[in-house]
Amino acid sequence: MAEGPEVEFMRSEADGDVLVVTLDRADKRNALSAAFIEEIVSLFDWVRQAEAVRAVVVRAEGSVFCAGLDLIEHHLEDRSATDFMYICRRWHAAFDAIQHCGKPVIGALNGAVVGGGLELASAFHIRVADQTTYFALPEGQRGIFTGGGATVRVARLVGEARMIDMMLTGRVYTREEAVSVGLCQYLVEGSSMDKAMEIARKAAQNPPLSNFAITSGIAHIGNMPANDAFYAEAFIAGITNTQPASKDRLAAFMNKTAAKVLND
Ligand code: 1HE
Repeated sequence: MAEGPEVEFMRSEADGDVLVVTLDRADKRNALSAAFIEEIVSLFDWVRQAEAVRAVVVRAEGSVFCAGLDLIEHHLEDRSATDFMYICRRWHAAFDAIQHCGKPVIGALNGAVVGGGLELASAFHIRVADQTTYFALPEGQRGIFTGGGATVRVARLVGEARMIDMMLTGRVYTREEAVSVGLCQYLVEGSSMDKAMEIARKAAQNPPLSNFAITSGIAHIGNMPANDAFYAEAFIAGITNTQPASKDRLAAFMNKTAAKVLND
């Protein structure tokens, strides 16, 4: 697999066709500084173009997945409103680069996934939690507001009323409750990394065009009025469902060599 861009706050290693990206600022609980956000933009722009990468797992070094906005940098920089608006637009670019890199991105979560850390995690396509994982939006208590896309992505995951509750009260979600409200799709007893790798390896076997359509198309279609959504769905299916890779798989089904969909 070709080398990715030089970055300081993340490491990436290929495991077959799965790229494992590790958030690597554990001493600051993986808090997201402005420089960290720029690195996410360039790493995921590279992931989009790296043909050998068929899926991505994002994990974190240390006891905390991500403590969100680097509050100390933010405090010391004494930013103007327009400065911080620009920072937010870069966060949007970074998390868009993740969500729309065309490859399935699976989060192997642990510890705190809070504030901007949850905004980051909500850009992944699948989130796996372990027994230490918890989710919160402490923005209200910090006297600030979400700026990295939570009003769209977290609100879509949990609904507007739950998000408002999380922001007003600092409510923490863990374990089964987190799964049931949609903050994560899997909760494991052991390592979230093992489960995330299992999911990534499985998704990596789908044709790249199908994965591109699934990981990007559904989110875009969700923004459209129904009539336009149906048209866009037909357009995506027109291209995806006639690709050579789908012809081979359909032929295998007809020839009875493809796996059946069984509940086992
Ligand atoms: C940080 C940050 C940070 C830790 N910015 N430096 N996010 C929050 O409100 C969460 C703030 N952090 C915490 O509540 C706790 O740090 C944790 C629960 C995540 C972890 O606790 P712990 O005991 O493991 O670590 P710690 O001792 O609190 O912190 C270790 C170091 O990380 C320490 O630095 P040190 O130099 O004193 O060792 C902390 O200062 C540093 N650290 N979290 C900067 N967030 C686009 S808008 C998004 C808005 C938001 O994200 S709001 C949510 C912000």
